Amino acid sequence: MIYKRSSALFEEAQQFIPGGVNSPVRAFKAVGGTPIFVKEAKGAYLYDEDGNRLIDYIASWGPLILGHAYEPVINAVIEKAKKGTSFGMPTEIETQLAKLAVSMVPNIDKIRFVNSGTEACMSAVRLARGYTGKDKIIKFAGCYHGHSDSFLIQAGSGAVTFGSPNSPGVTQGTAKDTLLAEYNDLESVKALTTANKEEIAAVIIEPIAGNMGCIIPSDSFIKGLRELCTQEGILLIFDEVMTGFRLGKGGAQEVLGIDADIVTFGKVIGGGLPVGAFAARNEIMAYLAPEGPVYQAGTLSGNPLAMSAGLAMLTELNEHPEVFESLAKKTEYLAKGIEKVLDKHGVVYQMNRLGSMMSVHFTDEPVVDFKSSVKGNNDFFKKYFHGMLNHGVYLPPSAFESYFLNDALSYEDLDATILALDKIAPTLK
Ligand code: KE4
Repeated sequence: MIYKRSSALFEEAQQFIPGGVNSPVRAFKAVGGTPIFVKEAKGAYLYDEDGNRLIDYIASWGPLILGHAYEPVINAVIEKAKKGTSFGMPTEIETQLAKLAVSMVPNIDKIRFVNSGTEACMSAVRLARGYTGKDKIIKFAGCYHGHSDSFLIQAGSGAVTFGSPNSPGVTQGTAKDTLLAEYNDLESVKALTTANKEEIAAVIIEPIAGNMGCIIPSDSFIKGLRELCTQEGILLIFDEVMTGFRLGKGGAQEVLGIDADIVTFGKVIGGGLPVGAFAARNEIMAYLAPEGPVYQAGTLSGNPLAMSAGLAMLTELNEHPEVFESLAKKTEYLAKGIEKVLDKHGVVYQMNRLGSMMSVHFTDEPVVDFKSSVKGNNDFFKKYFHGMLNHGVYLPPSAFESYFLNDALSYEDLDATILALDKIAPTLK
């Protein structure tokens, strides 16, 4: 693959944008090489600035679950744009999307739209603190809830990729209110609730983690966490920015059978435009301004253009829930094909997956938390990433990410992906 134009564009971008990107995970720092500049995309394929066609397993880090430039979404945005893009005044389409989201997701009565997953998680924590009158929160090492100060403590995704899970710029004053537990380790949570009795407002968790690679909670852990939060009067926040409207209509709450107190959304809910959201039952949402005292606001929150993309996307998923099963089957087919090839070549790996989320880890130890996730062989991962890229397959450029399949992927695309791996697997030694 030739990346002449991407290289030239990257050179120029770095003169005007820090690191040449507007989000660090796009910079290929974890895998080396030059980030790929995309010209356009359609269905399961990216077309880069050098004319290469790439099979896409990122889907813009999750949102494009039905594939790129999905007609009903594109048409909705075009029609809406002709009538104006944002008014700073209430519009009917915000209520239409709110009603639809509330009808699809269990345990929520009201939802507030914002502009990103970070904003959704940041606002959910403020709401939990306002509702409970307590200051501290518990997060899990390796989980990523966006780049708000309270979350950049042992954070996953790009934060761990660049070795700054605890970012400079986050004050001690902020960090002291974020307590750190270990994923899949209920005792580590109990130790914190015992040591900080009556001081903890909320536990925030990725119910299926995607920012340490994909990690599934054990049944006992996630059930125990729910029971502990109930018993201690702590709100359980499910960060469903990745899992919401991806694992099923009802997301991780439905798949795991666990009721959260507050749920956050992003990615799919915006259909590829900037939308985040947080939702809860009435008694909690009543604390949010202008109804209640907890302040939260946004110039472009609920703007009609983004709402039109989100409404078109969620309408498709609500009317065609068979998409979720189709995606799970494609993910299983791909994962089993990858396992078969890696076994054939004697490569040591772990495969984690649930629904249309999956990740491959080059380690002989099961990947169940942050510690076991960072033990993966990153040199192998770099060879894997670039080898696949050279065969026209675009995977997440970091071992600390989940793959996001989209339903435009055909079984021919999956076979081509498996074949590409068969060609490069001998290098993974
Ligand atoms: P955004 O602010 O990036 O919309 O959402 C933050 C966020 C919150 N919660 C979870 C579980 C998330 O995965 C994310 C963002 N995910 C990353 C990918 N791991 C976004 C990619 C990026 O940072 O550019």
